Amino acid sequence: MPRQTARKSVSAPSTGNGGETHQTAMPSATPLTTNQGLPVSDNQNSLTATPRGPVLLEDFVLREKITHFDHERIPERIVHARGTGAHGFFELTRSLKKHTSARVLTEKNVRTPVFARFSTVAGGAGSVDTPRDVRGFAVKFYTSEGNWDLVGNNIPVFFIQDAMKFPDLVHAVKMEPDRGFPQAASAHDTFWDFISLMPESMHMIMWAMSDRTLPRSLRMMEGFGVHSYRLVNDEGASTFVKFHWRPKLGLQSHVWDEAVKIAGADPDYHRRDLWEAIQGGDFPEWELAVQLFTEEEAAAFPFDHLDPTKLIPEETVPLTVIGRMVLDRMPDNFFAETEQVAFCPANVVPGIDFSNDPLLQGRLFSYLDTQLSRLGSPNFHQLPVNAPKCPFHNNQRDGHMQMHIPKGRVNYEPNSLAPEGPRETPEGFRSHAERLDDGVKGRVRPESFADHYSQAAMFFHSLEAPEQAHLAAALVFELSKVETPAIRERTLGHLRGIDEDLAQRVANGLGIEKMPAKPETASAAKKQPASPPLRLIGKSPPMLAGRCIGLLIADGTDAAVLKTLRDAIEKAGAKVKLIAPKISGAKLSNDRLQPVDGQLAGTPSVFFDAVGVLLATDAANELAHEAAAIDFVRDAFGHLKTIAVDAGGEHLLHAAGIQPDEGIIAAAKATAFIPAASTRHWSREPGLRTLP
Ligand code: HDE
Repeated sequence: MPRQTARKSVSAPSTGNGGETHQTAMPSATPLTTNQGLPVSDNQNSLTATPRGPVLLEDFVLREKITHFDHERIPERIVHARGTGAHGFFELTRSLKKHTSARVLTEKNVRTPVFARFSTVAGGAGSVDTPRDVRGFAVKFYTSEGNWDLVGNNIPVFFIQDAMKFPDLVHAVKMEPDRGFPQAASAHDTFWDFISLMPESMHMIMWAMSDRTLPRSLRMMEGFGVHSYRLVNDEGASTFVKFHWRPKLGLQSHVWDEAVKIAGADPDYHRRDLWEAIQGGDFPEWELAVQLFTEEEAAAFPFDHLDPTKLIPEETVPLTVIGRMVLDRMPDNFFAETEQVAFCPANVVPGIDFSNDPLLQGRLFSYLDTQLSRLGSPNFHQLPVNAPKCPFHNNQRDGHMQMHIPKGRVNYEPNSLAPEGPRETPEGFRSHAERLDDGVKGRVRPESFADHYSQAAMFFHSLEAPEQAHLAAALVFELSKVETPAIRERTLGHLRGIDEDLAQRVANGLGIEKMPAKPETASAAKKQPASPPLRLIGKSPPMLAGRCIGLLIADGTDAAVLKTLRDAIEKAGAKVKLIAPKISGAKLSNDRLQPVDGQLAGTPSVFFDAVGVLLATDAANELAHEAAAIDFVRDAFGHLKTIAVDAGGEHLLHAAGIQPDEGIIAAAKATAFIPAASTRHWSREPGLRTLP
């Protein structure tokens, strides 16, 4: 007979198996209950017929727990599945009263609560944070007149002109359907096959291949509403508007090799960066700016503003800053808030209206529809993160997961039985009374949408030389992953339509000798003047605020040098993280044990904007034989970062084969390190890697 172990009975309050003493969990005054409120006496053991016998179907506690667990996931977003969000507020600093009746844009110094979610587009919910990809930039304003969602991206234009092509675009960029890879990457045949057959995507391709798709931090990227919207004032007059978010910390991007290495070292890099900043009280902030223009002004633009592959250069319509958004609180629960938040471009307030951009028009349908499938109920608007913070009432009733308990017998309108019930109001939303052109119904792409190359060229010509080189290198990288030569060649033909030199550089990088023909339509492209605000270099103020500097130390590091450097960096507004060979810390020259933030092998220099290497001679000799230390300095150098060194640090650089240049600074000269650390050393790059 098997030995009967003294298994705990379900009524026993403590944990334990087999009668052995277990470490019990921390005691708490809050009883654990089932979802029906029943206090649970044993959260460790299933109910069994005998101590070694079968589990009983009767165990409703187990069944409830497992059933709920089985249903924990909901369908991830079709696109933008990977993201992170935060709460905050929007504050208007300049009233747009002349242009709109929307209170959120007319009442100054009112704090409107917001929830913002940033995302990548192509990867699944569990993919990495730093692929080359467009970033979503979606903001829900909980205004006193209802929720307004500004659902934008970090790039001001889009791949396609008509919503009809969106499922094709997304199918092409996502994992190929037969093999299930590549995840979160556009560098594969189906994407470039589609793109090479869609010349309208060329402007967006220039942005997608630029460093804009490698943001250093979500806190350091711009956001754009992309489409033209309308503002409508009290008199019903309308002005077109484009929305722009501009980060207070300036714009900054990673270099490609750095982004690739971060993907391995910390797949949650952006999520963690936002978390650490907000939890540390370093609240990210953006200015909201608008471009306002009339129908008549738009008629004079050399492009159609309803075409979402076009932007309005700031030189044509300047930006007016109207407010600021501060994100100051992380969600309490990722799923309940960030995952369940449901954005929709159709969520507007009286005084904000749509344009006829055909991409926007398609989006007005798509988002509500996708939420019904993703959140599974027409009542998803009742979830706390989605519910308006102003009162809302209508006669919609019932449905899956109804959270409200409406009172009374009236659920229809008109009615005479509920005189206090909800009724339409003259202050409510009214569509702008737009006069439509005479025309014929049909599936027609307007002639004014036909130029696909002028603004692509304008963007490329607006970039600084290192940015142009990165863009060309990105094209070579992506097209080198494409297996079908005809796709590479077709893409090259389009590049000729944008810029012959760019096409030649990419052809050289791909080893293509015979240039394919240039598309005929490209000859109609009109040369546009460069627009400096489109570049990244120079859009980051020379400052360290919001940045993070990593200092590699070890036993024997000079305590005084460390203190001077650290104080100077912190004074400049950056965070310092200390890294040592052991997580227990390093015993400094003054014999004090210095706690550290990271262990060398798990804290590579890709996590930092600049680094310092402060080592005593013995430690430097030892680390010269340590791959993680060599990689630490080689990567920092290769990613064009400033490196502060003392004599030991210099020794390590020498062991890594690094020649000193203007970005290598003596650690004792903390004052020289600060300005140097606020920029990358672009001049170093041509000596390090082949740029097309
Ligand atoms: Fe989206 N998009 N999109 N999109 N989009 C979604 O809605 C769609 C487009 C954007 O953090 C989906 O809730 C269509 C442009 C962001 O939750 C879906 C078209 C821009 C987010 C959808 C576009 C965006 C989405 C998937 C072409 C920049 C994430 C999950 C007509 C202006 C919001 C969801 C978040 C999400 C449809 C094009 C931005 C399927 C049909 C252009 C930031 O409804």
